[in-house]
Amino acid sequence: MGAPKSGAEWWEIKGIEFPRGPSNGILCTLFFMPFSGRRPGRPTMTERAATVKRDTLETQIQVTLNLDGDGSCRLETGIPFLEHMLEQVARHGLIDLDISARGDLHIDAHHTVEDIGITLGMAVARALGDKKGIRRYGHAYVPLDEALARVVIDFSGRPGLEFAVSWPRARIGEFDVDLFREFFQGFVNHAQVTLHVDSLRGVNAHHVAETVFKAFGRALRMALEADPRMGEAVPSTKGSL
Ligand SMILES: [Mn+2]
Repeated sequence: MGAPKSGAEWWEIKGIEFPRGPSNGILCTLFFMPFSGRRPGRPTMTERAATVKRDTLETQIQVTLNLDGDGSCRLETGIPFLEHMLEQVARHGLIDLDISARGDLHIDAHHTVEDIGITLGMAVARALGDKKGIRRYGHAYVPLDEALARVVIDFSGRPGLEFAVSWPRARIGEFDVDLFREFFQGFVNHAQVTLHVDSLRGVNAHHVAETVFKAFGRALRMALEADPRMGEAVPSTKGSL
C-alpha cells in the first residue's frame, strides 16, 4: 500500500486482508482509509471516507464513498435502474459514491444487486468508524406524485430489516423488484443498522422505488450528520454502538 505523502493533509492508507470474509468462501479485501487531518470548515468531525473491495466468484465490486460529500457519483454496475436508485441515495444523502461492479448478469441481477448492498453497507460502516457525535437516528418521508415512502434508520450496531413494500408490478423495465429487499438486507447486515422501509402508497412501481431510495438517502443523511450538542459522545447510554 502507498505510504502517506507529504503535505498538510494526507490519507493514511492501510490495507487489511481477510482471507475469509463475512460470508463463507469469499475473498474480501478492505482498503480502509481513515483521514488523519482536519478539513477547514469541518472542525469537529474527521473526514469519513472509505473504499471497500469485495470479490467473490459471482461478483467483483468496489465501493468508494465519502459520507460528507456533495452527492456526486460515478456508477458502473451494468444495471441501469439500480444506478438510477443509487444516484438518489448519493444526491439526497449528500454522499459521494463511486461504485464499480461486475457480476454474473448472464444468470440474473440477483447476486450483483445483493452484493452491491453488502459492499455499500461495509463501506458505510468503515467510513463511519466509532459513531462519535452523530445523530444516530434518521427518518424521512418522501413523496413522488401519488407515491409516498417512509424510511427510518438507526445506526444501532445490530442488523434488522423491516421491509413493507408492495409492488404494483413485478418488473421495472428489466429490473426484478424482488431484488430491492435483497439490496437492503445486504446493506443492513453489513452496515449493522436497524432499517424500517415502508411504502405507504403508490400505483406506479418506478415511483414507489424512487420514493423508497430517496427516503433512504434522506434518512441516512440525518442519521450520519454531526449533532453539535452530542460533541464527541457516542449517542448511546451503553457508551458504544
Ligand atoms: Mn425516476
